[in-house]
This record gives sequence, structure tokens and C-alpha cells, in this order.
Amino acid sequence: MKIDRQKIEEANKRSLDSHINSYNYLADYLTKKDIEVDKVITKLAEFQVAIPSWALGAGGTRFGRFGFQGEPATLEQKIDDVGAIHALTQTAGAISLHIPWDVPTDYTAIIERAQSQDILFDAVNSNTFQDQKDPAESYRFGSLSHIDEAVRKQAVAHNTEVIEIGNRLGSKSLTVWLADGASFPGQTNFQTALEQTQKSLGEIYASLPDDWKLFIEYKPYEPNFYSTVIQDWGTSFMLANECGEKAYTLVDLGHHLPNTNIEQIVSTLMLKGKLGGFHFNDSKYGDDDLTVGSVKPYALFLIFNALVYGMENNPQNPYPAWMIDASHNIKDPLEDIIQSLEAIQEAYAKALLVDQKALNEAQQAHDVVKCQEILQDAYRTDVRPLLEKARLQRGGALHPLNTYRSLKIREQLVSERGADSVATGL
Ligand SMILES: [Mn+2]
Repeated sequence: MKIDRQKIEEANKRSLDSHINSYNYLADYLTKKDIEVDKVITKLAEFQVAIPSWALGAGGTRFGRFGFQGEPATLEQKIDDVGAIHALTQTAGAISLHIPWDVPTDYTAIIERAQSQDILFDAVNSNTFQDQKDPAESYRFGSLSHIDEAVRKQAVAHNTEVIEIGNRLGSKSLTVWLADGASFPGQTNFQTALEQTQKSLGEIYASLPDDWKLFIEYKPYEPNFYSTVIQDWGTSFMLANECGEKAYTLVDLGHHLPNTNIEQIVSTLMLKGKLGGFHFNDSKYGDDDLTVGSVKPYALFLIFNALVYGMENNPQNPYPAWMIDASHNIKDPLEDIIQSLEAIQEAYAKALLVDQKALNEAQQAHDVVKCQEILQDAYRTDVRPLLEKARLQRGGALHPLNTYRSLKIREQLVSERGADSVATGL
């Protein structure tokens, strides 16, 4: 199912006057504050976030899953779903595949299908957190960190295969997230587990093509509840440094203990040129994988402020790979992703409005009150007309969610795919 551009244009006409009014008012207000509005719009229009292939169906909890009608049952349908989101938002120009849930059968057809919808293949993700059917070796007690060499070899070979699959699609990076760890004190030897992981990652790194990057994701707990081998950014950073210059840390917003200062982690990594990937979601307690910006929008803004500063001042850091890593337990997955993309763009736009020069001067003068005022002045600005303008320029929808509903996209997907269609891999 492809969304007809003309239908988006027709839907836009209904709210075009009100957009022009609010945009002109805001542009005038920002111009008077010496903000180059056109540059902000260009940055917003260029900002693209990858959608993971596992996020297009309903997620679940460890207690169960409520399916959602019209879920994509094949990789082809998953690409179409990303295409639909991208047509509306103009912000989702990439898909991130999970292997082995989404291995292409016909590579040429898959690449053409993605290209026709302006979709690139972003980082590929390996999976050693569960056993596949009839495995030679089990990951029950770990994968890259396992004490048994045969298990480690199988896990390394899987990652090498994921690189090969990604290479055929045009991906340029591999994301490794390890579930390895211990559920109980005394279960593993911390030092042995870390050493084996370093060795295994080094072997994966050795098979990385020259123009590829390796992203090492960290997480403090879950599914192992006593310890994880790569528990925090410091451990990931250390492993990445030991692998080499193509290895980077990946920050997932949900992979921190409550109240961790994520913007400070982002700043440190970018200063050291090691922030490679970034996963968006939101949380209240743990790795809740909720809609981006639904719980802590101000925290997201502060993180974006650090990201914008890094992108402008740290040429040593590559442009990060952005991805939404969320789960949709009760919402329409596509509506949830549209909401997340809106929240991401909103936080980015607000961060772009921060007067960095004035902030630096206030910091030099130890004017703490002024520092806070500068940040909150940007945060309190309603930037939605800027987002609308950026989408409009690229042929997207002024109001993606409204248009998704008025065009009855979900109803069409259900009639095409059936009410019982279940997304693979969940
Ligand atoms: Mn993640």
C-alpha cells in the first residue's frame, strides 16, 4: 500500500491557511531574535530517523501481547509501512533490519521496493538473546561472553553473517546489543565474561568492511537481573576503544538507571568522538520503550541540546545513526511512531533555538539564572509551525497523524492484510 502524494496535498489544503498564519508569526518572532529560520527548517528537513523492522507490529510485555490488526507479516510489508510513515512525516527515510527475523529472500526486489519509497537500509541488528530453531549451541548462559568457545564461535559467526546481509543491502553499520549477564550473584565471573566479550567483539570487528561502523549498545539490567556484561556507557566505550576506530558506543534512552544524566553521557562521548548510534524511546521506570517524549519531554530537549552542541562543535564525532527503539503495547504501531517522530523533531527544533553564544557568556559570568532562562526560553517556544514547514517543503503532511486517520491507512492495511495478520519476530 502506497500513499498517493496527491491525497496528502489535498489533506494539506484544509489547514494550509492556518499553517501560513502561525508560521509567519513564529518566523517573525524568531527572526527578531537573530535566529536564521531557513537554516533551522533545512536542518529539520534533513533529519532522518531509522525505523526498526520490529517496531511495525504490536509489541508486548513478558506477560503477553495484544495483537494489532493489519500488522505487516513480511519484510516487504514492513518496508511499505515505513514508506507510509515516511510519506507522511518525511522524517523516516530508513529501515533498520533485525536478523534473523527479517532476512531478505530476493535482495534485488527488496532494494527496489525500498528505493521506490525513498527508504535506505540503516544499521543491521544481530540477535544472540534467544535461540533459533534447533540451534547447535544455546545462548541460555550467554553468547559473546560464554565460557564455552563453541557458543562464542556460533555467536561471532552469526554477527559476521548479519554484516554480509547488511552489506548486500547497502547498510553501513552493525549494532550489537548483548543480553549476556547473570541473573544471580556468583553465577558468573565478571572478569572472565568481560574478557571473552572483548575477544568476541574483536573477532566481529575484524570482519567489518572498511566503510562500516560497529555500534556497541549497553544496558544495566534485563533480561538478566543481577548483572549485564556491558552494563553502562563506560564499559561500552572501553570495549569500543579496544576494538578500534570503527567501533562506537550506542546510547539507548531507556538503557539507564532512573534519573541518569543522559545529556552528560552524550556530551562526554561526542567530545571523545565515540557516539555512533542513538536509540529513541521514553520511560518512567526502566526500559519501558514508550513513545518518545510521552513522559519526559524536557529531558529529551536537554539531551538534544547536548547532541546539537556536539554536532556543531565536535568534528571528531561522526554524524550519529538515529533510530526509534520503542514498543507499542496498546497503540496502533504506526500512529505511535508518528507521535515519536513528532516529539523527536520538536525537541531537535527547540535545541536548535538555544542561543549558544548567550549561554556561553552567561556561563562565563556565572549567571546561573540566565543560563536556565536561555534553555527554557527555547524549550517554551511552540516550534510546531517549523516542523510543518519542513514537512511541507518535502511533500509530507502538515499534520501526519490527522492525515493518517483521514486517509484511513490502518483500515486499508487491515483490508489488504487481514485482521489476523501478525508481524514476524515478536
Ligand atoms: Mn536499543
